[in-house]
Amino acid sequence: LPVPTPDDRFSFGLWTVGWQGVDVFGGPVRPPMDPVYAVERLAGIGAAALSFHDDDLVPDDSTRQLTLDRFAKAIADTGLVVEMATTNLFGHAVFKDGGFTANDRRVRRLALAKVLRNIDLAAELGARTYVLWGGREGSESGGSKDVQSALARYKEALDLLCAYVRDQGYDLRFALEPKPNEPRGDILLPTIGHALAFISELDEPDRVGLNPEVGHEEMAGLNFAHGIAQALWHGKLFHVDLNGQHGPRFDQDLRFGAGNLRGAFWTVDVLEGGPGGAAYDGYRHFDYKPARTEDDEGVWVTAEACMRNYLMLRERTRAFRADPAVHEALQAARVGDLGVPTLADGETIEELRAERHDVAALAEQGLAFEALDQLAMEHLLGAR
Ligand code: 3MF
Ligand code: MG
Ligand code: MG
Ligand code: MG
Repeated sequence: LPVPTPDDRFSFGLWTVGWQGVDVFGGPVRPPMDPVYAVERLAGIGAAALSFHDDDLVPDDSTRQLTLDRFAKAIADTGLVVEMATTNLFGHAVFKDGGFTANDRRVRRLALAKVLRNIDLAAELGARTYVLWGGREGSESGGSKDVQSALARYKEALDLLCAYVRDQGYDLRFALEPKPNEPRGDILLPTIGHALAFISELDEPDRVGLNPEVGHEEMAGLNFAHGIAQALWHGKLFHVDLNGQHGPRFDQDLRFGAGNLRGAFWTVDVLEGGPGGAAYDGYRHFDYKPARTEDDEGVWVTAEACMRNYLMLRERTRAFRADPAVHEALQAARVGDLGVPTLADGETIEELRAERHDVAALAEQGLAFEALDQLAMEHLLGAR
């Protein structure tokens, strides 16, 4: 079995291994996890980095400095990197109608101040990505949210945060995390596509990209590999949340590789640059929840499994891409031809329109896509 090392650049949210198992129907099943313990265990299983919400690390002002000192020492001792930080704008009751887009202006101002404070900490700890997941930005009912005003306030918040990062000279980019629903009935910026369109309306769009999550797109029935491929094409895949999901249902946050395994295969293929084109060069970041059935040891089994599943899939996708039979199948399926511009250099629209095609023959031909897909299946199942 492959053994993860820091060179693989795996990263975990503190809130993932630290999840106490509180869900809509039940309370905690595990005790709170000390961030220093999390750092030590993550380093011990071969992770390279971690991420955190302000409230995961420093929920309490009276112990803030002590916690930060202990955390900084653990980071220095283990060599783990803080690669991403984010804000909890969803847990506290004050954010029940969102942060940046709450109808109450005082709540919006409180939310911005909370984010700004944690951006300072993120920069201090060396994070290069700042994620914004607007989990409570949304509504349950039609009349309670003016969506166009909400988007204007969302933009105002992003523009202000970008200006702040620029003025401070922080080496920090923002990554929006789309999600269709849960905890709100409907969340704003529900998919990769909505978020990409929103970014183009910002004052400094270059500072803002995406942090797509496998499960969030799949909850909407969407194809995650296609979604991140489009984000890469726009130059916007700044970060990623890897996990597992069984189709459209509640946000399962399974360990990576569980749930839609075929989807995971193509996700790894895209992240590793298999199809060609722009590749992802960020951390392989896991945002999952160790099942409620597990004790502390079970938590670490799931964390190792996320990384091992990624590495096994990386092996399988590389074998797929290196296989001469696959090269032939790709050719038969004309996959590479799609890289050729439809109009040749210097060709005119008139020439294109004058061309005569044997439409019947074109319509009749088989495209040999299934043979290619079966090869992928056989590589995924380890039969080749
Ligand atoms: C919820 C999520 C969030 C975000 C996190 C980082 C708690 O479904 O995915 O995890 O990823 O807030 O911004
Ligand atoms: Mg999720
Ligand atoms: Mg999630
Ligand atoms: Mg997430």
